[in-house]
Amino acid sequence: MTQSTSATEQSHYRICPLCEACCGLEVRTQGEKIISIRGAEQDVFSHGYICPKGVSLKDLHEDPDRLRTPLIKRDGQFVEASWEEAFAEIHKRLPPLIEAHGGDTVGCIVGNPVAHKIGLLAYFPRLVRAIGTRNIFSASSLDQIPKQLSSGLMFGDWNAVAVPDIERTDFMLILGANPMVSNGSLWTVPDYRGKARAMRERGGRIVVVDPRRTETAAQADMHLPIKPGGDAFFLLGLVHTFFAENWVRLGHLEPHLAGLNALREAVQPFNPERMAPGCGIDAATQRSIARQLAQATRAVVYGRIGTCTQRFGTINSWLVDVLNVLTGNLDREGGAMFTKAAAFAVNTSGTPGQGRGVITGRRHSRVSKAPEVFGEFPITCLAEEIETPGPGQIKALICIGSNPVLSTPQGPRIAKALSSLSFMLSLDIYLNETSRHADVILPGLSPLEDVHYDIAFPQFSYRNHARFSGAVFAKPPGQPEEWQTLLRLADIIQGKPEAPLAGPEQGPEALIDQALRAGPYGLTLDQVKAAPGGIDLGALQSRMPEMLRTPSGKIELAPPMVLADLAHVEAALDTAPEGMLLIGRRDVRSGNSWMHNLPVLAKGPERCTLLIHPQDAARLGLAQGALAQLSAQGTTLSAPVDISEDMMPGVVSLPHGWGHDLPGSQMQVAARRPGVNLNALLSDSARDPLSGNAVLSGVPVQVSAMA
Ligand SMILES: Nc1nc2c(c(=O)[nH]1)N[C@H]1C(S)=C(S)[C@@H](COP(=O)(O)OP(=O)(O)OC[C@H]3O[C@@H](n4cnc5c(=O)[nH]c(N)nc54)[C@H](O)[C@@H]3O)O[C@H]1N2
Ligand SMILES: Nc1nc2c(c(=O)[nH]1)N[C@H]1C(S)=C(S)[C@@H](COP(=O)(O)OP(=O)(O)OC[C@H]3O[C@@H](n4cnc5c(=O)[nH]c(N)nc54)[C@H](O)[C@@H]3O)O[C@H]1N2
Ligand code: SF4
Ligand SMILES: [Mo]
Repeated sequence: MTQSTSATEQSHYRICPLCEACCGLEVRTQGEKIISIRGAEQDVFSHGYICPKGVSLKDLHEDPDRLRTPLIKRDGQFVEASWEEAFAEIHKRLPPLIEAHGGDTVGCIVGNPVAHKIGLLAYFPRLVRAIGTRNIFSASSLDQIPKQLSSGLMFGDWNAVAVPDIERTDFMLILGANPMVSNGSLWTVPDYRGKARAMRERGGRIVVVDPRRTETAAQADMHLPIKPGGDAFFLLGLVHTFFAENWVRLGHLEPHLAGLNALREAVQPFNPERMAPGCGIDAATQRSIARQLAQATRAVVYGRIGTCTQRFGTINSWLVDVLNVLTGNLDREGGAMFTKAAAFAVNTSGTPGQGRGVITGRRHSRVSKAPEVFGEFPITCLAEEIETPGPGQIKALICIGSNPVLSTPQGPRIAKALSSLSFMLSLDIYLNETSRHADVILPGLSPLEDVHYDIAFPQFSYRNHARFSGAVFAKPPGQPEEWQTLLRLADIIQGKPEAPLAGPEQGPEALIDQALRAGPYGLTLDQVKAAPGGIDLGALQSRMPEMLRTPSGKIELAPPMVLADLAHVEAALDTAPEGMLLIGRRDVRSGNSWMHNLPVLAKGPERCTLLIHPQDAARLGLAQGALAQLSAQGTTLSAPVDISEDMMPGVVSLPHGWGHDLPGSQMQVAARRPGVNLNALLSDSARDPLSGNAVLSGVPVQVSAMA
């Protein structure tokens, strides 16, 4: 797909790996130089859409701080090393620890970029098997695992997440998501803005439930401010109303449901009047939203990270789909539909309509006894597993594309724990707040040197598609691809330190080709490669009951573990948190913790600011631009105040991923405006006990003017 347009200029097609929208990009190069990056008009899925981060791939490729050779720590200082030296160091230090203490002594943590890289996502399990560890952690438990659990319990597959069919819907209720900025999550939908505008132009309505009047709320028909952490109350008020008013319309779902009566019983206590104080949305408004959902020809409810990073994350995620079922809009055009991915989906393999379903708690974490969910323990258990002596203690860590020092509650505690490890290996492209603790860092390629095929996101896409992109530039000589690094590490651990790097027959392209052939469209990789801009596989279609993988072959509306947790929702009605509540936010020119070193994104106004409502600012004596002090969990930070009518009174917002002033990291641009680490203020013991997801939202915090 590389075409010459002049003697030296070339145009390359490349899928952006930086967020879930998975836009197709056109990268123009001249020799080794990048001339421009634009949205690829010919992309069958994103049609030329791009955001500022897509453009920043040039800065990322050229970033002098991006690691290009392995680093080994010698006498406390990192020194550049060859790949063979780095592998030899790992061979010297890691296998003896496993021999002495067993596989569980190695913790593995995988971060957000892993979900975007087939070379990491598909090969990391082989390393885990080689080690034989059960101590797996990931960014999932800071993010979407409640939705994966509720989807797994209801539909039988962790990745069977229903997504809004935005191009055909009439009414969309959005909770705790800001796709205008985030570009969508558990919903792969490039150009949300354009699609939302088109929807409203055809007469559709959008209602956004969020403590802040976000960019998404501002563009919608209605914004409903909600008390942080209050979604379970609001959603229960709606579900209650559907039964009380006899508005339930099951339509084509009727023969495929289990647990409807149990559900009706279970929501009985949660009438809108009782729910109003907990969510801050009055009973009449709850009923009005329920009525709009019931009356819309085609409607969809979509909840995202704001609904997951709460004590009741799993309940919220479940209630969103309960509403989609009760309105008859699940698995229906214009409702919440299931993608049919061309490859790698559980719900297109095995027996159609039935499966093993999902279970949790096959084992429990050693210290807090948190249940395993989707093969992982909560990442908020990481520090205690390193700190607490005894059999099974984590003494070595392999950290793959993750920055828990900034991304995880009590990051400073994690930093301290990391510095106590016997051995730490980072696979990362930067020497940053987390990888500075490693003994060896093995760099990955620049995205422009790597092939790309998404495993995860075509399972959550607004349309069915198959797209592949090749490398734009050749990789540096001698540097392995990340999948080769992972397989080499597995060899080292399995006592084959001299084994050569794996060849292409074991590589991603062979894997993709196999998966496409086995997939529901019977494609080949050559066919996908040959199609400019990918292959469009059409609008989403009804998949009931073929996509179900529950043991019953039904949609489970009343999973017992979820119903059991409802008692805690009732108990929480009387325990309103005190003081100001802290929430996060995202910025278009930022991506979690690691994109603040890219000049094109780092320019412009200060981004790590505290948003606060004018009334609260006045009461606390906080002036625009002045420093506010924030205290929680025994930590105090300060951030510049940004007074905003968009905030709900009593709620303040600080973005995550900042705090780039830690010694020993090497991100020169980011260090100039470091910001502060929101996660230093959050507790690492506050979790949704069902999914293990961290509570990141609605956390009480003391706010005052700087003395
Ligand atoms: N308070 C609060 N905390 C949050 C959130 C929040 O909303 N509020 N959001 C959470 C969410 S949704 C997520 S997903 C997590 C993210 O949490 P993490 O995944 O831990 O953090 P990232 O900031 O995405 O860091 C990614 C790391 O991967 C490295 N990296 C980038 N590209 C590559 C590559 O190609 N190969 C390799 N090997 N490494 C690479 C980067 O240098 C960086 O070190 O943060 C969570 N933390
Ligand atoms: N530009 C940019 N894009 C990104 C990222 C980024 O860092 N920057 N990160 C990527 C990642 S890893 C992810 S997971 C996705 C996330 O994608 P989204 O889920 O769209 O994430 P946010 O923009 O954080 O939106 C969450 C919203 O929830 C609101 N909220 C907070 N607490 C509550 C609550 O209790 N109830 C309700 N109803 N709402 C609440 C917040 O105010 C916020 O507007 O974004 C991805 N895209
Ligand atoms: S929206 Fe996401 S995928 Fe699209 S260009 Fe921006 S960062 Fe890349
Ligand atoms: Mo995320």
